[in-house]
Amino acid sequence: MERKNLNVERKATHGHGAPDSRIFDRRALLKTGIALAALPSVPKVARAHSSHQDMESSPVPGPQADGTNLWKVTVGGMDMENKLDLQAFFPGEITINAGDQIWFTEGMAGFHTVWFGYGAEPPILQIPDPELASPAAGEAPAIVFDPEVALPTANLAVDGVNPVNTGLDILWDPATPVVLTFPTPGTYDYLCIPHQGVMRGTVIVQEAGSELPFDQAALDAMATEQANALIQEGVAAKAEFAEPVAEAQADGSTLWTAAIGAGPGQVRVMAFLPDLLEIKVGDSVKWIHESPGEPHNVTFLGPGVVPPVEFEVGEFADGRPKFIQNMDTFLPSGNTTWEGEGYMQSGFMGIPELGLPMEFTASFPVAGEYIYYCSLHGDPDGGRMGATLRVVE
Ligand SMILES: [Cu+2]
Repeated sequence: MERKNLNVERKATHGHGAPDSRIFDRRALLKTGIALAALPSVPKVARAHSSHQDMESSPVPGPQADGTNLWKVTVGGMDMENKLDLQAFFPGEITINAGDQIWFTEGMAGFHTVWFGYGAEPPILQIPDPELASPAAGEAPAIVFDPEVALPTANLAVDGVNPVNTGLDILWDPATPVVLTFPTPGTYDYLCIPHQGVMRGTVIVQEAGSELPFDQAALDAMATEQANALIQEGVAAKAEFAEPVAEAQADGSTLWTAAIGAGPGQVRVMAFLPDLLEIKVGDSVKWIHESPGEPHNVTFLGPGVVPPVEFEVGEFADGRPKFIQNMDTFLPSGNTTWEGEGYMQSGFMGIPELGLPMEFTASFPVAGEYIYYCSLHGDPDGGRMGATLRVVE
């Protein structure tokens, strides 16, 4: 399929961000991958077909007719009010008996997977398109979601031998609950592939018929406590960056420091802090990524510029969906002076292992009120992960 290109003319490079900044380390990409989170457009695409039978088909946790138990673990969560993304399994540890099942249910689709790999190196979400030839030296490859990560395995029995992956929650059909079976006693660690640095859990499977330490109600209470502790942590992380830092420059202007996200652990503040920043004409802003492991970018769109899609959906030769990253949001535009027009893009930031930058600085010589956003987690109108920069005379 054809890649659409951003409908903007690239401005000349202003010092920082030479054309070379488009080069990135392909080996690092292959090795580590990029943990994308909550891409806004996917649910609309993927859920277009799903029916609304989720209520009818929701399993009921507890003892089943055949003597086994069905358990429930919630995958991630969100606190919309505080713009917090909870990257954990609730509860993080669960003890069940051989033959039992666990229903993994999404708190709110947060771009998560449930992956049991029995100690193997976890795969990565984004890889160079395996169907394309290697790019020329110094050129960025086309990046796609690894279908092995995005889509579920046929096997849904966690037996210690055959890996199990549920695929991305945004692709789950609400009419088909994600239920995994555990036929074999053992201790099974699992993780979410996109958030593998922090989002991990454990299932302890006892011999069939063993006494169980907790029932579902007790586990639910523990899960609530766990989520509340994370929310508190997130609110505190947010407060830390409530005020911008101003630094007088030799030329009489001010360099402001603002935060991109906050929280390096299981709770992520999905916001620019502060929400509204007022500066003077000629000042600069340095955005520092404060949530390493969670990719974000800083995106400014001028009037009439069509917001870039985050990715295109195509197809692999075997018919599986191919999610193709839009390089216009992944790579920096090279422009670091914003005059209210065109497109200014920091490119993906926040994954130090990949060599992605942790800060982005731009200057603002023209008065105006500008909305900016993260193309991964925000909306061009400033919704969700968006903020306002006011430049006054
Ligand atoms: Cu973001």
